[in-house]
Amino acid sequence: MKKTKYTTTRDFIKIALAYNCNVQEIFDNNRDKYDDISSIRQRIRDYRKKGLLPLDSGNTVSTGELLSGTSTLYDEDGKVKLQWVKTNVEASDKLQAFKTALDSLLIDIEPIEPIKENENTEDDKLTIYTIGDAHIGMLAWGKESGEDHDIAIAEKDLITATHHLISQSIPTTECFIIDVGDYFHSDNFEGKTARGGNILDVDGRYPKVLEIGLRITTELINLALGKHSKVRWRSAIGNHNEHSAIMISAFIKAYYRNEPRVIVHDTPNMFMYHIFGKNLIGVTHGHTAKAEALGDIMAIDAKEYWSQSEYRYWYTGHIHHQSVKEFRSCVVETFRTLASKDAWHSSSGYRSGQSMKSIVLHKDFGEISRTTVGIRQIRQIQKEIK
Ligand SMILES: [Mn+2]
Repeated sequence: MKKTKYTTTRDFIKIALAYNCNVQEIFDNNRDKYDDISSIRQRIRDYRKKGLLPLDSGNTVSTGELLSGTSTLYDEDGKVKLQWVKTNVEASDKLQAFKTALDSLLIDIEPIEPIKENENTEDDKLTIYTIGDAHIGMLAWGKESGEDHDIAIAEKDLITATHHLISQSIPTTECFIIDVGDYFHSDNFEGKTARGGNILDVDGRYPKVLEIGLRITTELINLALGKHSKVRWRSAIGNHNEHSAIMISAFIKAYYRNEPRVIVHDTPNMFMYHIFGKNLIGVTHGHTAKAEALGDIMAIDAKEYWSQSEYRYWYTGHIHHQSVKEFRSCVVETFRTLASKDAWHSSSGYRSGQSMKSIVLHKDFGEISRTTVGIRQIRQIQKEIK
């Protein structure tokens, strides 16, 4: 009969300490509990890595350090003479850098002040503000790729464009800010994409990019809260920001936790759906599925909404140019980005324009209007404000 019963972490640590982590002694004296010596050995190894049990030398791994191994020198009686503790310094450094970034966010970002709600709103329409691949943190040198770009330019342009589109918009009760993915240009300290590992032209240290990028989300949402009663946000998961896309949603949710007028659509799924009247909206970055497949994906994923909807729209990014393609069951649209081209895109021949759009959907009639602001108009507005 199998004797092994689960021992809680606390009980196991007590037993292990009583026998100085000697695996053989633990086993010999607890035959009623364990019938397998290897599971005891494994558990001790795991707890040592977490710093819950001391190493042979009596040292423990402290919080923030990651144990990558130990080498131990024993004397002729089998007692520990010396032990070298190897920690994973690179991983510990990364952890520390994340902590520093988060600490500076907490210092620099002012908590949200309640924003006065606009009372005269129209609830039969929804305004959508689309953020095409923002690539915040991308660096471009005008001489090399046509136009300069850095974090400061990205921030100024996104805010000017959003401010302009909001000022032009109907005061619909709800609005939906849709980041179609690649909000951040890189996804780690090495300035690379998470999966492809492509080396990117980045402006500034990763924590700085995160700090400014997240600050921009609050600036855009606050602008929208001045016009609309409810602000929805979606950050699609892009190929450039698989990890940080998830963090954007977590950040906004935490930042606006006392503001019920902000709703974050934070599903970790590549495909996100929202129904407004007879409109079914799908959002995805576009790097994982072809446009012609999106109708079928929507029909299966959102089957309960499918029959209620008459107009089905996919809002996507990835290719950095505008296109609207109508299929039998849905319309798939891709958006331009406001960012200029990095050296790679420029030298690869990409020449699409830079603009941002808002779209108004009527609950019964589908899309009824749209507004565009292009980079030249944005520059003009910025000149006038100065
Ligand atoms: Mn992109």
